[in-house]
Amino acid sequence: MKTNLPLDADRLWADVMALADITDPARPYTRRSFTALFLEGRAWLARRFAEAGLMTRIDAAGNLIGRIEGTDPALGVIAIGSHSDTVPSGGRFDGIAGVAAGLEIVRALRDAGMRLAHTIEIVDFLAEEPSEYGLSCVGSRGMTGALDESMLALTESGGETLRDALRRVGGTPDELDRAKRDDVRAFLELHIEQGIVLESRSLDVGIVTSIVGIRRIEIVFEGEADHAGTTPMSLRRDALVAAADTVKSIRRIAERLAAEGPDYFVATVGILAVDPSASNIVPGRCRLIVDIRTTDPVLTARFADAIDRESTAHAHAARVARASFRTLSDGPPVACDAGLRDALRLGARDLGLGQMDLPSGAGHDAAFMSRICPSAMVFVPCLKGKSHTPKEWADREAIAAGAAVIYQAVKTLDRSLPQIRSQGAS
Ligand code: HGY
Ligand code: MN
Ligand code: MN
Repeated sequence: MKTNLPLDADRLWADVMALADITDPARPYTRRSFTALFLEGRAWLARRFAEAGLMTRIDAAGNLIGRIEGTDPALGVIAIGSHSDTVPSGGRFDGIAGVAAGLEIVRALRDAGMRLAHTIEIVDFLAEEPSEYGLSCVGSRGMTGALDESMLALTESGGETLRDALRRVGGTPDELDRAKRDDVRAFLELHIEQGIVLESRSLDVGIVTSIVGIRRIEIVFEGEADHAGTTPMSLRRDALVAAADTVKSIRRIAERLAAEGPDYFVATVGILAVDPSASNIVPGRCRLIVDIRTTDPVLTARFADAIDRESTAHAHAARVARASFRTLSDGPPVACDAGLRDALRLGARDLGLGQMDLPSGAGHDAAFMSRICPSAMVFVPCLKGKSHTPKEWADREAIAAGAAVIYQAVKTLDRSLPQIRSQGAS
């Protein structure tokens, strides 16, 4: 592992650990988007941005953005970022490492007395993880024009709409057109791999080739809540039976599609809510969400058709209604930009780091950013590939090495990006 990196590994690490400490103490590490803890983490980040000399704002889509003007602002923006929200009982590095890396890169440029021609923006995207409203990547959808009215109308269990939640965190949902950017010339994101490839090959960084497409489907079954002791088996309309059979179908069909190859395919039911959820009540209602990921959208369509048919059949067999089968979100697979990947590859080589190309089975804000500008990612190894768990771990030197690769690439891109001058720098 390299040591003489062009940035301060300890300062970067201290930021990651300080942000990680802002967590639900009863359930480390949890800082769910839109919560008071999330806003506490945001306030801490905004202070660190300001201390680093960044002009800081919340855009209309609720993203926290720190900006340092370039010497030639008309050239537009090179953006670096990720997310500071976590999954429930998640890790300290997923997302956070990428935002902290961006901040350290700005400080390292400053410490080296370097002012780039392009403006640099560090972005903490709002709600990259699937939020309580059922939507992920809220901020990066907003920055890329992919956050629509139907999404803003989604509600969480207490009935608050995403629109109102966006307002609560400083966004202006009625002016989302102001969040959509046309002045970003490149986007780079550092992220832990959330897989075991880099660690197993003792490599320092991964240059991401593509990001999987993700579709999330909600299925609701409605039977009839009944007394668990007095209702004969033949008269029950048990919603959980239909849901459980559907989960088994999902697993079987996903395994079949994954085995077909060569494309990547996985599907998961991570949410299954039983209502009223009491040991002595036959479940009247059951809601599940399927998370589907693939590098080939045709497989997603085949899979969705198959579980549409099978969930209908399971509902019929359990004498319950399949009350809804709706797509909550659907993003296509994305190829990372070849030019940015070259700059990252060059940066890793110049730093003497071991590297490889590899695809991402995880979703990222970079997938949305690729809709408005060339985007690419650097992965750093994480312990045993674990993520979305408190066991998530990445070494201080690994995060610093990944940040240094982006630091090198940003300096290269500042000179090599096509000189697209925006009319009247924003
Ligand atoms: O779910 C994902 O792939 C990402 O960690 N949000
Ligand atoms: Mn995640
Ligand atoms: Mn993430």
